[in-house]
Amino acid sequence: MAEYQNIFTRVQVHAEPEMGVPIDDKVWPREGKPGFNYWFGKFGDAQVGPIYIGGLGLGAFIFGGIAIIIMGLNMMAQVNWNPYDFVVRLPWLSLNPPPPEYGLKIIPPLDKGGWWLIAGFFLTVSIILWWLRIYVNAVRLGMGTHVAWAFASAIWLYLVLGFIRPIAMGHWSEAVPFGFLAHLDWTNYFSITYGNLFYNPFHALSIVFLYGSALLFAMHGATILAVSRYGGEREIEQITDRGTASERAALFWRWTMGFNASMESIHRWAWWFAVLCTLTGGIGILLTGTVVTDWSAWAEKHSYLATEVHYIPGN
Ligand code: 07D
Repeated sequence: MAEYQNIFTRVQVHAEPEMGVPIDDKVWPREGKPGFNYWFGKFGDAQVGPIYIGGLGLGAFIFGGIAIIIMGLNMMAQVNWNPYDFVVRLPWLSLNPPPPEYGLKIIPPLDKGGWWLIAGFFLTVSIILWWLRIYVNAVRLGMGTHVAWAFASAIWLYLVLGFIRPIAMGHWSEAVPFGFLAHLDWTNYFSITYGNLFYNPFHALSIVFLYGSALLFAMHGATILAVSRYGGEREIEQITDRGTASERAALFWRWTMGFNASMESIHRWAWWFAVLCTLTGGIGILLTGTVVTDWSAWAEKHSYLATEVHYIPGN
């Protein structure tokens, strides 16, 4: 039975390429001749292409490309245009928002955050175009728009961090820099400045949903793989029948913990947990500095600050 305990996809279909349901291709056709790739088949569908680029996709790539080029050129300038230094020091390079004295000025000097604003503008347009692409593609395929709304939740957090909260605070300098370690330093500094983000209940909620999503995904993914010998991945046909992979999967959890999500509800659980991670996160960040300036003091006021240290690691 060891062949069922696998991580890689075991089944690869080789047939005539599947062109997909007919859609109105008059505006923009699907691109590329479809082919098959063994290694793609190991991770997902072996068929590669055709791809639908469309105006929104092309726009997203162009705007996103410009944003990344602006970030890259600024970082190149910071290492005197030395390509070796650029590669070696890339993790520490950063394109920063305007310093506090520029408030919410729309056109600060380019080297004083102006490039950050321009790059942020292009990146945001790119993300919004990508959201529209997801939405429109779902509608064209006759699907629900769940993926778009889940992505919107992530965009909400992104906009709170880089746009909405800085405006509420009156300074672009409140926003996140573009840079690998710089944005990590930013989160640490943000937490310290506002009295330890662990005491922000929305940060806590966001972590619950972050870890919760990972747990649910692991449980569901593992369950479906565990019943793949009964055709478990054909979830929908199996929902109503008896004796199916789905029923065994449900029974497994009912026997193990007394309760089971249904084949439908598990996907709603997963969707909501993922969406709530960034939704609650955005609320927590928006409240920080605007409504609450010190989360430790807030926790003390609401009687849940840890006033005693109960455990010191290593002692
Ligand atoms: C950010 C959604 C936006 C992204 C989008 C995609 C691009 C790609 C490409 C340039 C991720 C846009 C695409 C930009 C461009 C190129 C190449 C999703 C985003 C639309 N924390 N913390 C969270 C934990 C601490 C801090 C969330 C854990 C410290 C701050 C999450 C711990 C400090 C912020 C989380 C921990 C601190 C957060 C993020 C443990 C100091 C946030 C959720 C165990 C380090 C953010 C409310 C997410 C937030 C956030 C987890 C500790 C600071 C739950 C597990 C105490 C400032 N933290 N954190 O999905 O929402 O993000 O907070 O210690 O802003 Mg935290």
